[in-house]
Formats: sequence, structure tokens, C-alpha cells
Amino acid sequence: NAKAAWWKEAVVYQVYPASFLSTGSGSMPGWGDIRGITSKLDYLKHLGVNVLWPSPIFKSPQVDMGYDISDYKDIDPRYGTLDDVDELIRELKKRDMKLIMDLVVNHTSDQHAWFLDSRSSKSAAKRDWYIWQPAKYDDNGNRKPPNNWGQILGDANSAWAWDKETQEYYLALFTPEQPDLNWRNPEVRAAVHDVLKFWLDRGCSGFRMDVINLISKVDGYPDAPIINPDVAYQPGNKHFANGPHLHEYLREINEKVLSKYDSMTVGEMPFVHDWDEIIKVVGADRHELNMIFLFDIVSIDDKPNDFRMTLREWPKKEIREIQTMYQRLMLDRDGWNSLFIENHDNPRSVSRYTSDTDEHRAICSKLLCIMQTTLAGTLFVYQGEELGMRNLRPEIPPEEYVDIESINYWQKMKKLHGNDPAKLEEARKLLHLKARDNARTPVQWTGEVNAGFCAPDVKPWMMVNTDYQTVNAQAQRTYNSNNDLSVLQFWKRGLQQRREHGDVFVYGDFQLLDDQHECVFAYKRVGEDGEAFVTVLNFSGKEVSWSLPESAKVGKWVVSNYSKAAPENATSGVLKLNPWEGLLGRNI
Ligand code: TEU
Repeated sequence: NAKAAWWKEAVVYQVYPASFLSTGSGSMPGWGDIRGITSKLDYLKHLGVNVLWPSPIFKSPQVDMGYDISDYKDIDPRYGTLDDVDELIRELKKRDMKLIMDLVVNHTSDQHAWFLDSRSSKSAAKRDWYIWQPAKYDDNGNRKPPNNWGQILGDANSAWAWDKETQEYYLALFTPEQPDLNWRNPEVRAAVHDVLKFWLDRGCSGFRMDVINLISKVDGYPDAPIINPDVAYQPGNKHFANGPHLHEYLREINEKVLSKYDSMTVGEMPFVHDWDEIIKVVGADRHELNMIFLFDIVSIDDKPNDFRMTLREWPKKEIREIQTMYQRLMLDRDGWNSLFIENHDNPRSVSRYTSDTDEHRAICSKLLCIMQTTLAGTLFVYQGEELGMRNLRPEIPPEEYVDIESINYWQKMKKLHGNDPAKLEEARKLLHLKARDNARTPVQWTGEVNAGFCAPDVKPWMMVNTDYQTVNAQAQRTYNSNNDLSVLQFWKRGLQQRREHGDVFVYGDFQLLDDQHECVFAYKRVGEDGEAFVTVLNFSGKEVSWSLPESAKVGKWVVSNYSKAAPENATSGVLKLNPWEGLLGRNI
């Protein structure tokens, strides 16, 4: 296969280090650490993972859980030391696994030495490393920020923060503690290249690049269109997502650094839906990035063009429509894409796209597993997804949420709707459904106190989900109580199948079998040598009848989320699908 590459076949596992496993080797009790990750490499290897991506472990004040970095070349003591990372890399290599680092270079922490210098005076050497603008004034002489862009992680506020000392605003799209770097300055770009080299030379094999499409802002900082008239500040996306110099900066990174190493890159790319623009970044001949994270699926329940803490009803068939677009992007336009439905910024997939009731949680986690392991793209699994971990239970009071976005949202809602219990209740429900906290609870390893995440007498940095006694890795080591595969075993088998039939599942053609049905997503994958599989997924809690088309006759069903044995469904004609049933069969 001429188009084969290790990073296309890779199964990447995202670790959220604070919540993965705490061995007590870091400086903070109840906080996950690097040695905790190293100690679980055999677990990951057996699962079928070959690339590890930890969310940022660099030195950080942790205002946004490490997405605010104060030193790119050192490790936060809460996680351990550089020596621990070297050991992690050695242990990964022993197992033929790779490490990619989370590179956050749209912004730094306000405690980074670069920013401390930049804010020290208007004539500081690094003043121009960040984005400084003078204030504006209204008719009454009141000071105003340069424009109406809203802060992404606290949409009541301005994206511009006022610096009293030097009497100017600096741009900080996420929180005031995360000032945006000025990529127009070649010194900034050289400093970033140097960071990449540092980690590649240390043995890491690439990068996940945080909001990499926001690094080039339009000149003049025009106001954003008014989406929500109730608030002063608006989403400014269109003025900084895929801005004027993005491609130039990405090619420069490639030419000066990445092209000299055998590495992989995955860029986070929110707010972009224009396929011509997307292919410019991931087209095989473009030399920009290997792949990106697109946001259509993980923002399926956001109001269009609005902030993430909004909610809309969405028809089930949209999953099919988006996945089909993504598949076509790769096959028809020679691009490549990532395949993910969970990460640390989103609620759990089983809760969000399917049903997480005790009755359906395992079935639905397996349904999603069948989808993820049989589509084209580089597959990303988020910690706990392989266990069918679900959202926090709805009765948890908002005051217990710890993420900065959740805290900002809840404070804003209390201010806006403090006297309106109905509206406040609506906001509480939204928080429960959308909070990033849902994905950040400690991994549930066992049914013991603290779910085996940290010692029983230590308080974990954030609450453990209350369902840990039933949902945990130990309970899923073998068959579950019905003598059926556990979610974990099901994932293991799914990943093994994907590996064994990579020509079909990673590289093969994708043929959608029905573009009309309200909730069935069915497709055929065909390898170069003609080997083919049929996937049928019922994305609804109802029984559904669905006819297999002539082109998709099945010789044998090989996987069902309802039974361990070969499923008894019909292999041609009308299929009866159970609620949330997923099937995989060999095509004849
Ligand atoms: O996220 C960027 C991003 O656009 C979203 O996923 C974001 O969290 C969401 O829109 C908030 O409403 C990345 C990181 O993954 C996230 O954890 C960081 O907070 C953010 O960048 C800033 O570095």
C-alpha cells in the first residue's frame, strides 16, 4: 500500500495525567503522576494501543490544567521530573510504543518568563512577543477593550485583559492567565521551533498541537458579529480561526523541524468547516500537518457559531452525515483525518451520543466501539472510553465542579438568572450535560475506595464518579456477569480486528449503505484486495427494521454488542435490530 504510514495505523491513547493514576511520586497527593502512566504501559499494550498522548505535563500554574505552560522544557513537579519522562520514553520503546507531547503554543501561561518580560514595560525586549493594544474609550470616556471578542473559557468576559502597569490590553483568548503569543514575530516562531526540537531530540515522536489554527489573527482586530445580544462579548472565531498566515507558519514548522524527524502531528482545529480550507492543512502534498481534530461531532450539541456551553437538540442521523463527510475527505481528496469522539474537553461519549443508563451503558459503549474501530482515520481513544466510563451523575451540585470553564459558566448563570429558579435549573442541567469535568474524573481501576486511582487515605484532586464500584477496569478484566465480553474486552477485540484487517478498516474504501434512515448508520468497508466488511449501527433506543442492500450481503456476522456468540440476525433481506444494536459482518 503506497499510502501506508505508521501514524495512519496508530491507535493513540490520550491520558489526562492528573486523573490517570497517582502513585504518590509527584509533589501533590491525590494527583496523577508520570510514574503512574509508566506503570500502566502493559495494560495499554494489551489493549492494543501504540502511541501515548498525555495532556500537558509541563511546568504550569494549572489555571487551565496545564494548558497554561510556564516552562516548555521542564515538567510540573505535581507530575514528577524530566527523569520520569525519560524513563517513560525508555519503557515505551521497549514495548514498541511511541510518545507524542501536547504542544500548547497559541498561548503561554502569564507566569512564563517570556510574558513576565513582555509585561514588564512597553520597551521590554519581549514586549512584541505577545499581542498588546491600546484601550478604546466610549463617549463618556470609559475605558473599553480594543474589540468585542469574548473569552473562550468564560464567555461573560472580554478576551482582552487590562495591564495596569503598562496601561495596555493584551489578548488572552482563553483566560487572562493564558496570553496569546504574537506569531507575527519571527523570534516567537523560532522559540517555538526550538521547543519542538527539544522534545523530538529527547525521544518523543510528534505532537498534538493545541488550538493550532488560532495562531494567526486578522490584522486590525475587527469586532465580531453579535450572536447573543444579552452579553457584551461575542465569539470572535472568524477573526482568528485559520487566519491569514496559518499555512505559512505551519509550513515553516514542517520545513525547519518536522521534516527532519520521523514524527506525527495532529492539530486541534476548532471552528472550521470549510473543506477547501481543511484540505490545505492535511492534504498529502501540503507538508503542513498529518491530521487534525475536527469539531463537528464533539460540538454536535452546541448552538451553531456560539460558545460551547450552549445546548441544542440534534437528530441522530447527523452522526452518520458528519462521519461520511470525514471519510470522503480522506478518500476523495487525499487528506487524512483523526477519529475521536472523546477527549478531556467533552462529556463522555456513551452519555452524549447514546444512553448511559445501567441497562444500556455497556451495550452503547460497545456500539460506539464498533463504529470507532471500523472507520478510516487515525484512531484516538480517551482514557476510560475503553471502560465505558460515563458522565458525572446528575445530582452532583454545580459547586463541586472544578473546571475553570464550568466555574465561570455557573457564576455567570447565577448572576444572570439568580432570581429565576426555572432558568437556573436549565443552566444546571446544561452544565451537567456539557461540563468538561465529566471527562476528567479519575480513571476507575478498581472497586476500592478512590477507585484505585490513589491511596484510600488520600483525597483525589477531583471527585471520583459515584459509579466506580460497578464501572471499573478490574471488574472488566474478563467476562461480565452474563458471561459476555466486558466493554474493555470488547475494545481489545475491536482493536485487534482493526490491526489484522488494516487494509480494510484503516485504508479501505467507505461506502455508505443508507443516506435516508433516521437512526441507522450502515456502511461497507472494502480493502484493495476485495476483502470487505459491513457495519450496521442502530443509533436509537428503539427496535428497528432495516434492509440490507444487495451490495452488502453478509456471509457471517462476526461481532454484535448483544452477544458473544455469532449473532443470529438475518444475513440478507430485512434485519431486526435491537435498541442500540451494532453489528459487524463479513461481506460476500
Ligand atoms: O481546547 C480548545 C478548544 O477550542 C475547546 O475544546 C475548548 O476547550 C472549548 O471550546 C471550551 O469551550 C484546547 C484544550 O484542549 C483545552 O483543554 C484548553 O482549555 C484550551 O485549548 C486552551 O488551551
